[in-house]
Amino acid sequence: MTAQRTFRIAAIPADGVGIEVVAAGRAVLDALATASHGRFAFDWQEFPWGCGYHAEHGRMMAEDGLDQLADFDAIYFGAVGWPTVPDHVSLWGLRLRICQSFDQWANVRPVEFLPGIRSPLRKADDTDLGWVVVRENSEGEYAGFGGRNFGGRGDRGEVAVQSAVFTEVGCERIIRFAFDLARTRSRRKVSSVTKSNAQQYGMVLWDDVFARVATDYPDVETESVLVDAMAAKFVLRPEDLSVVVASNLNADILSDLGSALAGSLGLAASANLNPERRFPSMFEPVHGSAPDIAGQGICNPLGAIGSAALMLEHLGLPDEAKAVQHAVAVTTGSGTRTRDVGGTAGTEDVTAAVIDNLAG
Ligand code: GGG
Repeated sequence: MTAQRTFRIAAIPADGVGIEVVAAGRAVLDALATASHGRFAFDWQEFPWGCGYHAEHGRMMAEDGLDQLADFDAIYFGAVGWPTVPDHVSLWGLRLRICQSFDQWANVRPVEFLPGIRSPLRKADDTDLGWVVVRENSEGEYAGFGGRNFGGRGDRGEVAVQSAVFTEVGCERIIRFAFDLARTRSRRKVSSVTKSNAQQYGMVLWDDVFARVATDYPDVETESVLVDAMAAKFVLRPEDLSVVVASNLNADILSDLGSALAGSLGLAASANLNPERRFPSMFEPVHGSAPDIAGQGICNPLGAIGSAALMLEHLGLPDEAKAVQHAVAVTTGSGTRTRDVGGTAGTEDVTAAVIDNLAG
């Protein structure tokens, strides 16, 4: 039977646990497609890029890799990094290259509190916590501007410059994205995060744009908070958060803090979106390649499975996305959990439980 709609997905497991969690997410999506009885299907193409590819070819992805990816409906990514390749080479050679080249300027990272997962913030299982970190994903501190010089001076004379780039267009589009997202949530609030007292150019521009854009959203509550104070707020007053918008570096750090507070980095999902849909968007767990546990079958697949749910939403399958999110919650609630969240189950056990729970 030919499916009514076939989605072409590029899978890039890349390194370490990325390989295990992408397999898990694919199994969940394929189970959904089978259960759709021909309504939709996934046509997967897997790309062997990453640090292993670098060892053979001296680069993280094929030379024409971006051209190869450009026509897919979405990219499903694992994790990048391995001790054989310097981290800045692997990150810039693959993940950041894809994000920047495909103008995936909005990185959405929900912080979700799942049933049965112990969090340092929750006093009881029914605590109604949860917020979304919206990360500017194309410029800021990760714009890639800078250089090293004077290496030949000797006697520790080398100088490095790393510039953060804030454009009015870049600030405005991510801030508007955050406001639009806030309008879809029960608490209509946007918290803007900078360090504009110390970084007085780019981040003051961000603050100015935030104040201007906010006037277009009088129905949305706002606050501007310095990043150090926001880190404390994540821990001390998380119930006051709904949408948190921040620059590339600040949101990278805050979203890791958020997922640790929700129980584990292994649970956190993310979407790197090109909202204009000129290029494919990319879906990946927040966590990295975790060389210390890679290949043992014990990593948590739920961040990758949650990212698959975000991909379903992006592909126009919101009911299926909700079904996956529900199955994940039933799975954690019923006690099938990996070690990072206090359980004993393996990656494949958790994946099988999610698939079983899709039906109910
Ligand atoms: N799956 C996410 C991943 O592989 N992250 C590796 C990393 O170091 N990322 C830095 C970043 O998010 O910019």
